[in-house]
Amino acid sequence: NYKQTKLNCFQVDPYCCQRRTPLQHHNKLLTDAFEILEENAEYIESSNDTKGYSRNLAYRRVLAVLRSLPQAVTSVKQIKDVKHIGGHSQKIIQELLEEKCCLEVEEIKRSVRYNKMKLFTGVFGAGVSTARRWYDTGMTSLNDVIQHNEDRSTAQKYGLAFFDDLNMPVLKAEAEQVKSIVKNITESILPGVSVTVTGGFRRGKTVGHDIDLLISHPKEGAEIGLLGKILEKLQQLNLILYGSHNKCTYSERHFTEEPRDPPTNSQMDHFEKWFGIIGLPKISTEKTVLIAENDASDKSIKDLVDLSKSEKSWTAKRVDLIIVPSSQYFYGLVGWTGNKMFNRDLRLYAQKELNMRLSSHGLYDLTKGCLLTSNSEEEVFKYLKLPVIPPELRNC
Ligand code: DGT
Ligand code: MG
Repeated sequence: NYKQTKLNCFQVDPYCCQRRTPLQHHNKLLTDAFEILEENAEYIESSNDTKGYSRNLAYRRVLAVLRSLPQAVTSVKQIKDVKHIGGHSQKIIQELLEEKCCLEVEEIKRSVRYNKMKLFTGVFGAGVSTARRWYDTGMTSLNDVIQHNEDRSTAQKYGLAFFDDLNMPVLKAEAEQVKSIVKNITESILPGVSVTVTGGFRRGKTVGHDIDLLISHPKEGAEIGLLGKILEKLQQLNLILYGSHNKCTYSERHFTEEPRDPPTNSQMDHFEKWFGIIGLPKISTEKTVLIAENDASDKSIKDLVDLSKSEKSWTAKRVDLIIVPSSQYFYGLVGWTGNKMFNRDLRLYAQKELNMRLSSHGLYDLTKGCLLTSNSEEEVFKYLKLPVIPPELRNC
């Protein structure tokens, strides 16, 4: 009996938003391999395929389950009946447990296509379809891409120019440094504003690929026009290397009561935002925080930038600035904390299990025909009839 219980110890809830998924989990040997399979499936799948069965999504579900298990899988029998782990995945797990490696994964790691796709998707502004186009037209290096530059977007040109910097992991201290600079600037424009580091850093990651900052003000409407002013200051301080400002109309900014039914896999929202690259002064975070905390004046920011200029060193960092009206703040916070798989299942679960529509703007109860406003992240989970999963356990 004991043996039987031990073999069946892995029972998981179907949606990853129902599970607790820490950053450090017990099945790294397995997830390292499935991460390669998942990535490769994304490179291969055309966007048309994803309307039907998606191998990439299937692997993402396997990964989310493995990351959430309370202990290491030691026998394939333990996961025989576990949701989302199909026959092919079980075979791979068995091979990994027995051989400590998997032939299919090793072949992918050696394949030219996988390595070139990985290189090309590492260019800021280039998604999978762009990378595939470059690969299919015979390009094999970044130099090729730079030379055949007829159809490069502006973002891609900057992505290529700052490729090395942007492919260095962003450190948590650097995220805090950028937050201090933005908070400082923003506070001088609109006192009482909040600036929050979201994305992977909020989930406890110590490194990331970008810095996601949510900007909001307790007074609804006070945030209108704020982003333009922040960008002006960042520009005056010579911190911006490239950026794209997504303005949106008032009606788009506010979540209307009409259910629009966005696709549940979409991460896109209608907040006013800026996606860009900043030249981050390479100085100690201690100094930045000290200046930022002691003095919120323009001069202190200028000192900071002059200091960096005198040292003549900066690194390019990807930054997202998102303006969130106060009434939508906690939904925006959940959406921008992620991770993407957690969001995906949260939205799917809301739709399928509760007949509710969730986005980064709000939650709409389709049965009652009303919008559910929220004053905390906990309240969002309460409306969704889910246990409160802290950000550190949303690493699905
Ligand atoms: P990272 O930066 O590689 O360490 O990983 P994350 O988790 O920070 O990923 P990132 O920066 O791409 O996105 C942060 C979260 O925000 C992610 O869970 C999904 C969400 N997100 C990303 N882009 C958008 C967007 O355009 N709209 C919305 N609503 N959410 C987005
Ligand atoms: Mg991020």
